Amino acid sequence: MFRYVFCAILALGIMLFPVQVKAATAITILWTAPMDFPDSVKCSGYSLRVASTIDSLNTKWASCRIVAGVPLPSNPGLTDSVKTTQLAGDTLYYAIKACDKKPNWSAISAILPIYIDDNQPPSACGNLRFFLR
Ligand SMILES: [Ca+2]
Repeated sequence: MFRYVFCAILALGIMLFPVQVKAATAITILWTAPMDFPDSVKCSGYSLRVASTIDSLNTKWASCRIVAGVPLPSNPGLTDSVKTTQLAGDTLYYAIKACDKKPNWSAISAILPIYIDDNQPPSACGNLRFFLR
């Protein structure tokens, strides 16, 4: 009896908590460095954030995940970039803000949606066998 209950709980647990492993794809995000006013100098920092919805970036900026590895701003007009990873099969939305030395933060940039196609097939079936009835 105990054995059947244990097996039922184990089977139910497997059904309720499927494990999904996705591959991460390397991506590079680029943007143009802005200018700080009134001194017309380069900015002092960036905050690049990522979320699973556009609404999160627009209304919950502070709670969106910060993308690590963002460089210090280049001179205005030059291109800055960061390499990061994203899981295949997901659409994520990225946006960036720049700050001056005070820091005063800029408005949010355009929101960049990135979809990485899941083009990896499953592994081959294993242990193919037969039995006689
Ligand atoms: Ca300023």
